[in-house]
Parts: sequence; structure tokens; C-alpha cells
Amino acid sequence: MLIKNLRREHTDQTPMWLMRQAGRYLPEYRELRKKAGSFLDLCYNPELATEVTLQPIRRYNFDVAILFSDILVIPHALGLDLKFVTGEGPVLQKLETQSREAFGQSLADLENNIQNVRTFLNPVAQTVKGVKAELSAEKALMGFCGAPWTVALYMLDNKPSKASDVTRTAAYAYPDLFDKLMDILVESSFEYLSSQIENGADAVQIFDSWASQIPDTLFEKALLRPTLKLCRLLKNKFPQTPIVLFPRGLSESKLLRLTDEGAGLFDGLSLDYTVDLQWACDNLQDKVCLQGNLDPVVMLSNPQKIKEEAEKVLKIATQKPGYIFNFGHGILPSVPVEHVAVLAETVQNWQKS
Ligand code: 1CP
Repeated sequence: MLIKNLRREHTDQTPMWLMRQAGRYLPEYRELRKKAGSFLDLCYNPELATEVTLQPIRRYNFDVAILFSDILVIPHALGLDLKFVTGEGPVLQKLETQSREAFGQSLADLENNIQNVRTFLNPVAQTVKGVKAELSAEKALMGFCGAPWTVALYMLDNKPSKASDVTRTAAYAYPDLFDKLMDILVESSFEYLSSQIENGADAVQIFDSWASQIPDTLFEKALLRPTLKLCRLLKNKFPQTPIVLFPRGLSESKLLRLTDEGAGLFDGLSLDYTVDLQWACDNLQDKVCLQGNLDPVVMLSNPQKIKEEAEKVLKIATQKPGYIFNFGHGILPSVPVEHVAVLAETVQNWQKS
């Protein structure tokens, strides 16, 4: 059902998955997380990561499992120190950008490590294999990575959710080195996604969670060029594997530009919760499959409201073929599990008119 929708073919039902569906709102996740020790230990333990990936499928019968890993395993594989601190989130070693020489040297070190990405991330490939072996045939496994811009933010700025000053400064001060950083991330993400696809991922999503921070003047350099280059490499090697982009926080004109310039290079566009869904269906759905848009905070309200809001989305987005149910960003850890059951039931019972 996922693949058919990504090809914009008709299906009677609407496929569904939720960003961060395997995570802290699930008691069984918290339990297993305690056993694993650190978050990274969990990511790099194929047996436990397989189990965590499957937990939300078992509980809610979602159509799509998203691989359990993180976007920051790429910089980790490239040699930067990475820790996840409880209550704080990821702490990643920063690249040196004080001078052109220092930045250039940092990049040379990363570049030397591209050849190690596949070996370093082999445990994640083993997780893909493990999930695929247990997932029933009518369900799909989504692989993923971060988009070059969003991953670069974590390598340069301290709090990507708040500011991108260091990354933007680097793009202005050393435009050629910034391009080189994007290229390193394109190449290593290509290796990482290739290994996911070769081991059984049915589709892949590229998370550009902080695309909202890209200034207009850098849109081509930070998003269009690197992200579409990654898509082109994947399409050449795996023409049958659909690609979904999640460029969070782009304006309507930029979503249109991305969709036009990326025609044939990606298959699905995941919408954040600020996008006008009717506008997207009118202007984009004839070109790409749409995904998402429901405000994840709705899940903190009440069952009646959750049902109403989900049906609003379904009514608008399922008029044409090519829609995957999801949120406009990740599920919050404080969402009650029963509320997710209400959402799943609503989507699974929805009859297209
Ligand atoms: O303590 C814990 O258990 C850690 C919480 C957690 C989890 C469950 C983190 C830390 N990452 C993840 C898993 C994860 N991350 C998945 C697994 C699959 C699923 O969706 O169920 C995925 C797809 C991601 C992707 C990811 N990691 C993104 C892009 C999506 C998004 O949410 O915008 C980003 C930005 C990250 C970085 C990251 N990792 C973890 C946190 C808390 C963050 C965000 C930090 C920040 O706000 O800057």
C-alpha cells in the first residue's frame, strides 16, 4: 500500500506510519531502552533495534515500519564524537571553522572516513535485515537518513533547533568548503541508504528537519543541489525504490520549486503542519505523493478531537491517489498510548469516497 501510494496508484485504504513511532511514548520502548543502556547502544544493537522498530507495528498494526536509528550516525561514522544526554538530546563534536585552514583540515579528516561508513554502520544494515525478515509481506520498511543541510547543522551549530549562525557563516565565508561538506554528506548518505536498500528497505525518507533555517540566498546551495544530487545517485542505482523528502518549514513557493526541479528524482513529499493541505493537494499532488500534515500536538487533546482532526486531513488528502497518513513532525513523548490507538482506528476505518 505504501509503494502503490508513492507511485500515485489507487488503494482502497490509506497507508499510515508516524514519525518517531518507535520512541519514548511507548512503555515497551522505555523498558527496552533501559536494558540497552545508552540510546546509541540501542541503535547499534541489531537484535534490540529490530525489536524496537517492530514494537509500534505489533501494537497498532501500522502499514509502515521506520528503521530505528538516528540521523546523527552519519557524522559519528565520519569520526565525530557523539553522545546522547538524557534530557538534553544529542551532543555531537563540532567541526573547526575558526579559519579556512582549520575547516579545510576538518573536512579532509571526514573525507578520509567516507570509505568506513558502510562498515561502521553495518549494525544498522543488520537491523534492516532483521526487521525485513519479521515484517509481513503487505507491510513496508522505510529506511532513512538526514538531509545534508540538517546533518551539517548538528556538525557546526550547538543548538540547531534554535540557531544556524555558524553553518550559515561557513556557507558565506567559505562557499567552496561548504559545498565540499555538502558533498561529503551526500556521498556518505548515499552509501548508508544504499546499504539499507540492499538489505531490504522498501523506500527511504530524507529528513530535512531544519530546512526552515535556510535563508533564501542559500536555498540552492544548502537544499536543492545537495538533496537532489543524493536523490539522483539513488535513482540511478535503485530506480524502483521510492524516495520521500521531508523539508520542514519551507514556503509554498519553495515547495513548488523543489517539486518542479526534482521532478522524477523523488516520489513523496512529507508536509509539516504549517502547510495548507488543500493548497498542496491542488498544486503538488499531481506531481508527487503527499504525506503527513496533521499537527502532532492534536494527540494531547482528546479522542473526539483526534478523530475529527484526522478525518479532516483524510477528507482533503484522499480525493486523489497518493497520500500517506502521518504527522507534520514527530510524536511527542507525552502522548497517551490510547490516543494513538484512536488515531490508528480512525485512519484504518476511513473509507475513501
Ligand atoms: O532517549 C531516547 O530514547 C532518544 C530519543 C530519540 C529517538 C527515539 C532520538 C534522539 N532519536 C530517536 C530515533 C529517531 N530519530 C528515529 C527512529 C525512527 C522513528 O521515527 O521512530 C528517527 C527517524 C530519527 C530522526 C532524527 N533524529 C531527526 C529527524 C526527524 C525529526 O524529529 O525532526 C532529528 C532532527 C534527529 C536528531 C535527534 N535525535 C534524538 C533527538 C532528541 C534529536 C533531536 C534533537 C534536537 O531537537 O535538535
